Amino acid sequence: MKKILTGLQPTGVITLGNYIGAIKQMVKYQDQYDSYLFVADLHAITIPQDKEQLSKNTRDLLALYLACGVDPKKNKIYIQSENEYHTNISWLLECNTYYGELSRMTQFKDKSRKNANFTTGLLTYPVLMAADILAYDVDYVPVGIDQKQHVELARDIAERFNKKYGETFKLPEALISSEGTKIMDLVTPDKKMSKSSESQKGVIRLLDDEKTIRKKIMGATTDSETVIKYDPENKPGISNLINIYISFTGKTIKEVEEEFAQKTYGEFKTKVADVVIEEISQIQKRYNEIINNNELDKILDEGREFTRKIAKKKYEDMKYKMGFRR
Ligand code: ATP
Ligand code: LTN
Repeated sequence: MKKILTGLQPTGVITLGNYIGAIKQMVKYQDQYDSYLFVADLHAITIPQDKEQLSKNTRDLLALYLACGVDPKKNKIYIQSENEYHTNISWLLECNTYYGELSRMTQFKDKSRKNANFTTGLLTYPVLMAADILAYDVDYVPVGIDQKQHVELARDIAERFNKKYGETFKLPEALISSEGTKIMDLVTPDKKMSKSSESQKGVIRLLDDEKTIRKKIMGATTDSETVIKYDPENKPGISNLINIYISFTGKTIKEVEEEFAQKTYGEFKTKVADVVIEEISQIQKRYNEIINNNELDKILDEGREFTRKIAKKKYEDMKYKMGFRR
């Protein structure tokens, strides 16, 4: 059976973008693939985090995974920092990765530009991500398009390591969902909807209440025309709402354009809000049941033990091949 793996950072309550770009995909594929889903808490600290908030966000994220339909029987669910082999593997990979490669990563360039006082963790972040993936000989990595470059780097690092030390890693491939590949901020639709966005207005979070969600969607930036047509370049706001709508309904762009051919932007937004609220309120109901349940800890303990064994084996194989022998 092919393997699939992804992780999300506990940097805040997840957004509609994370849900569509990563979690929905894991739910879709969990019957078909051997699935691994973790919380990338070590990645979160590449940007300063409040320690109370970090642990709360981690638990919330795990509860949301389950509430969104991730089945613990079909997925290994675990916390990255509870498996020390990820960082061990990462160091060995770092010494097989070039500074030039890391400094060219788009996300590094963006984030380091925003804060000149960044840590080296921000630079080496994609190597830890490569370790997360390569430790398990994963076939596919479902991510939003913004992470594609990092998965490609993981593949390059794996290829290089295999050539230098002998066949060690499977080469992973990013799996990008065709619908709503990148959900944009509702207020500034030229910017990705992001968990750690400064402004909340254009970001829908999975734990927002119904009223807030409706208000944000109704207030989404559109354009001065009246046609509901998919045209990301000239109509980024409307195209973003179409992406959201198709992700929740399974309809095609053409079907949506036909459905709203005679409708106003207001009517369209109301319908988008309806479908989003319907699905999110179900998720929130399940989240409230899960968050205080110790079932979650049992799932995490199992996930940790299972994944530690696999990652340890990979680490030891790497060490042996690199000459760490008595
Ligand atoms: P941060 O703002 O802290 O960088 P983020 O919102 O970008 O966080 P991540 O934790 O980095 O979220 O990403 C988790 C997953 O969600 C990744 O696979 C990422 O590609 C995907 N993702 C994030 N934002 C979006 C978006 N707007 N549209 C589609 N997918 C997204
Ligand atoms: N860098 C990713 C989170 C992440 C990840 C991974 C995703 C860490 N390790 C391994 C897929 C596979 C992000 O910021 N979304």
